[in-house]
Amino acid sequence: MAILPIVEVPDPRLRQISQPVEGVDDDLRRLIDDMFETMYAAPGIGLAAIQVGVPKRVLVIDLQEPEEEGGDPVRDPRVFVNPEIVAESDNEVPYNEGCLSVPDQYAEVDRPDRIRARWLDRDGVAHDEEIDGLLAVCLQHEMDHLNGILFIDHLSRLKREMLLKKLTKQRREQGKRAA
Ligand code: GNR
Ligand code: NI
Repeated sequence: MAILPIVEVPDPRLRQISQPVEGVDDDLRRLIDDMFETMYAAPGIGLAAIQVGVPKRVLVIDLQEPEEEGGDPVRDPRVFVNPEIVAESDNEVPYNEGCLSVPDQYAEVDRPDRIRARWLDRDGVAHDEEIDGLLAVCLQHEMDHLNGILFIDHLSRLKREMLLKKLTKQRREQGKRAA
């Protein structure tokens, strides 16, 4: 297993459309294992393959709170290969989202609060389930990555530009501290 470097804005790879997985094999499972290790180390609650530079339609999620301290975290790893949304609720709810590819920036994004999705798991077994709560938020955020979309694309242009300016400023200040 390996922790892989995470691709950050404005890397053009984040704008690529990821390609469907042809078969769930050991090579794919190795990628999935590396994605989990990378996500847990970050830490984050989700990761799409393109965030480690691989343009395949695969994403991993574990909603276990990254900040949880003390005691062994109870892991609940979930794998979504070739996910599709087949239905979504008309009711949108806001959630304060962040993204490992837009480090340390957060903003409220509105999304349907409930979706029905289809996907394959790490054994290639098909699922078709209704999903709500934080899992629905995270799955939609990750599925956007497969289509080259970032959470900041859901904001007004003004909010997006302010957020990206803040990121540039924070990077500049971090650079100074490191020097
Ligand atoms: O770690 C993450 N947290 C998060 C919080 C709110 C909504 C979505 C997310 S996903 C994010 C990890 C990430 O960038 N996945 O693509
Ligand atoms: Ni993200």
